[in-house]
Parts: sequence; C-alpha cells; structure tokens
Amino acid sequence: MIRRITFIEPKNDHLHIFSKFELPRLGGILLATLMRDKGFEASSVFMRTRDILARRIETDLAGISTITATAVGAYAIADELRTRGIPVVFGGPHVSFLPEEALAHADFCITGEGETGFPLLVEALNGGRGFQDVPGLVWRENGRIRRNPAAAPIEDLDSLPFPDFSLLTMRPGARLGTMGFGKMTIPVQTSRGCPFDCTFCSVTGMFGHRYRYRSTASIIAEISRYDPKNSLIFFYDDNFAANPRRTKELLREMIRLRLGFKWSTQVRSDVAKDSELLDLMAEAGCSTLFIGFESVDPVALKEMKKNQSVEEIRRAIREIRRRKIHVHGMFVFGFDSDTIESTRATVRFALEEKVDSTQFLILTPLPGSGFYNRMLAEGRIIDTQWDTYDAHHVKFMPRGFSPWDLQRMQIEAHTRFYSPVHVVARLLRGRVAGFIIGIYAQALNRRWQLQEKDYLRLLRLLQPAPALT
Ligand code: B12
Ligand code: SF4
Repeated sequence: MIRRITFIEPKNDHLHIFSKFELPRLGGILLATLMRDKGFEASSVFMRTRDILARRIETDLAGISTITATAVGAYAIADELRTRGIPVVFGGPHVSFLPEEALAHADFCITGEGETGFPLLVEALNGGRGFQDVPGLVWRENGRIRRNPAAAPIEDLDSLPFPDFSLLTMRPGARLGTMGFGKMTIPVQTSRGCPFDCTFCSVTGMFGHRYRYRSTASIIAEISRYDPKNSLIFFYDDNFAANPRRTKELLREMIRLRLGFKWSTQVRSDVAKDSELLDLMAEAGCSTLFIGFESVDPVALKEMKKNQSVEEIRRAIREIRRRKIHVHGMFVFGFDSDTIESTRATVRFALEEKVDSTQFLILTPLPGSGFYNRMLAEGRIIDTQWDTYDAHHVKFMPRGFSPWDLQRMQIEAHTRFYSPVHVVARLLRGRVAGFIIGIYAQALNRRWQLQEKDYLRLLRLLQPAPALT
C-alpha cells in the first residue's frame, strides 16, 4: 500500500553560472503538494546525486524528475532505491522523450505533464484501477513495453495548488534560490507552453505550442504569501510576455497592490516592441530579464527558426537597459552557418551593446528537439553521456569548426566578455549586478576549465567533421 511518496530531483555536478544557486524545478514540489493535499505523506528532495544516495531515502514510492543533464544521476538513484525494493516512477522532459531508456532503471515512467497521470498511477498501485487508465504511463507488462498516450496539457492552470516549499529538503544550510545567503528566490510559474518553434528547444514537445496562463488573481494570491523583504520572485516561464495583454494586467495589479517585490523572468527580444509593457515591467519591480538572443547572424537565426531579427535584439538590449533592468543575454554557438569569426562577432556585439551579463552556450542536441532528431539522422551525435548535455560541452559534430574549436570559442567568449577590463567598465557604468556577476563568472570560467581538463584533452583529439553533403 502506497502511503509515503518522495519526489526527487538530482542536481547536476557540472559547473555553470547557476550551479551554486539552489534552484529546483517546480515539477517535484508541485506533485508533492498535490499528493499531500490528497492525504499522502509527500515530500520532495533537491540535492546532488551523491548526497541523495547517502541519505538512503525511506519511502513507499519514489517519483524522480529528470532533465537530460540530470538523467545519469536520476538513473543511479533509481537503481539504488530499487535494490531496496522501493518502486520508482520517472517523469520530466528527458524521460518523456526517451521512456524506453528510462524503463531500464524504473518501474514506470509518466510522459508529459505529470499532474493528471501521477495520482491515477498511485490509485492503480493501491488497487483502485488498471494501468491502462493512467494517461502518459509507460510500463513493462509480460516482458513488453506498453505505452498510454500522454495526458492532455492542463487547461486550467489555476486548478493546480501553490507549490509548498515547506515539503522540500535541500542540502543542510541551503536557502531556496540562493548561494546560501541573501534574499531567497521563489520560483513561480505563471504560464506553460510556447507559440514558437525553435529547433534546439524541447519546451514545446513537453508543454505544447498553446500558451496557457494562470489568472492574475491566482498569481497575486501565490506571490502575496511571500515577503519582499526576504524574497525575490523568479517567474519560471519560458516566455513571460507571450501574451502582452495578460502580462500587462498582471503587472498593473502588482503595481496597484504595491507588492514591492524585485523579480526576474525570461522573455524574447520582441518585448521591446511594446514600450508600455517595458515601462510596466520596470515599475512593477523587474530587476533582470533573461533573454535567449542566441545569435547575431541572420542566417543562424533563420536556421534555428528563432523568428527574430538582429535589429530586434539590439533594440531589446537598449530599451531594457534604459529602464535600468539587468539584461542577461544567452547566446548559442554551433549552428551549421556559424564560423569562428561569427562567434567572435557575437561577443563583440554583446560588448558593444553593453549586455550586463551573458552565457555563451554550446548548441546541444536535447532529446525532444528538432535539432536532436536531425543530428541523430545525420549521424553527428558524438556521445550520449547525458550528464554533459548541459550546453557547456560539445555533443555533436559541428560543421563550421572542429568540436575542439567550438569548445575553444565558447571558453574564449566567456574569457573576453568577463575580462577584468570589461567587468570594471560595468561597475563604472553603475551596473553593480553586472560587475558582481562578472567577478563570479571570471572565476567560474577558470574553475570550469580545471574541472573539465580530462574532457578538454580528449576533445582536442576529435577530428573536424567530414564534409557533409
Ligand atoms: C527554471 C529553469 C531552470 C533553472 C533551474 C533548473 C533546474 N533545477 O534544473 C536554471 C536557470 C538553473 C536552469 C538551468 C538550465 N536549464 Co533550465 N529550465 C528552467 C525552466 C524554464 C522551468 C523549469 C520548471 O520548473 N518548469 C515548470 C515545472 C512544472 O515543470 P517540470 O519541473 O518539468 O515538471 C512537469 C513535468 O516535467 C512532469 N514532471 C516533472 N518531474 C516529474 C516527476 C514525476 C515522478 C512525474 C510523474 C512527472 C514529473 O510533471 C511536471 C508538472 O507538469 C525549464 C522550461 C520549462 N518550461 O520547464 C527549463 C529547462 C528545464 N532547462 C533546460 C536546460 C537545457 C537548462 C540548462 C542545461 C541550459 C541552460 N538553459 O542554461 C541549464 C542547466 C540545468 C541543470 N540542472 O543542469 C531544458 C531541459 C531540456 C532537457 N530535455 O533536458 C528546459 C526544459 C528548457 C528548454 N529550453 O528545453 N533552468
Ligand atoms: S527557445 Fe524559447 S521561444 Fe523558442 S521555442 Fe523554446 S521556449 Fe519558445
């Protein structure tokens, strides 16, 4: 009989700009809250794999959440739990796209959004229904893998509970969303789905194209439970402003109620088309916007189906910075049209346009993305060591350069962007957050190279891709 349920999200050990921040995804916490509300003893854990293994979790059922970069850790935890007779269910983007792989380490996998299927699976395990009635369920029966269609995406997001972070265990001393000190960062999701179709992204495969969003009243009720004196809000949306009308309504309400939070979120550069939207964001306390600019090469932008022009990117940076909002620009290297020169031009652009902080990421064939399918079909995937599918390692044979050159350009980009002279210039311009992140990123870039020296040595040996037709 299932009574105790533990949701587990392992943390990836590799370094990146957010790795020291305690930022769990919401899935495990949301599901724990949902199951607690149904009367189960539910909890959620977010820690490094080795710390989870050391805890020897006791539970009746484990629900493990994965993205690609955490799949290896998730599988190790599942193997350990199952040797102790604890049944394991997987969920999350990675296993939603590769459920057969996951079933080698688990009893069940639920694809897509988990809120509909998971409670029904528990009912089935407790004898209340059959597995065939559980949407999204993938399981083994008489040596065969069986698969139910995923649940329809949840239309009424207001029907979900507010995630209860008191159910969450992190490493001792950890504070939600921080490096251990300062204000907590509270994750709040206000929408799901994205109307765009970028080739490298797996969000739409997981959450669909239809942009679904919560009511303003529900979001305000959730964030009002926190205190702006000790909390910041991180709206965990892929595109917080995909429907500007609803975003403006929310922002106006935050302003009217004088909630007083500083907050951050992800948007596309198209926000800058609407100056009223940007004014409201600034007035409602927006401190940082994370934007996937990806590239300043129009051919690469077209190749990835980003639906965005270089002019839009430039205008976004200028208009957002003018309103004293920090711009964190995310760029991606490795598109077929990219060259060593185009990656250098991207860094020059970011410096000239005074982007406050950046990540230069390596294009990664994430299962569930169009790019993964193409790389698989073209035989260009180098390996499937999932723990390094974190956009900091080269995982496919690029066209415009060798794998080593691609990696080298990413390291060089961070070295240049975060060079002491540019970091100090940010301070002189009064961009204090840009300065602090710069100091941190400089050190991180060096530590990353040290931590990854064996990988870097091996990568140097890989030959350039053969000419492809
Ligand atoms: C917040 C966020 C972050 C945070 C925190 C990340 C973390 N802890 O992993 C930060 C900023 C640090 C981050 C970094 C990165 N991220 Co990120 N991030 C997100 C974002 C925007 C929101 C996550 C979230 O909470 N979603 C809302 C909740 C409700 O969704 P969920 O947790 O997936 O849960 C649902 C289902 O998956 C399922 N489910 C989940 N767990 C379980 C468990 C069980 C048992 C069941 C049944 C179901 C189930 O049901 C849930 C409810 O419907 C997502 C995009 C997205 N829309 O999800 C990307 C996303 C997770 N990130 C992604 C990536 C690639 C990264 C990076 C590798 C690269 C980068 N962009 O910098 C890094 C490295 C992360 C790492 N851990 O190593 C990808 C992962 C894709 C993949 N296949 O792996 C996503 C999906 C975005 C994308 N473009 O495709 N990220
Ligand atoms: S990268 Fe952003 S805009 Fe493009 S499909 Fe993914 S979530 Fe949507």
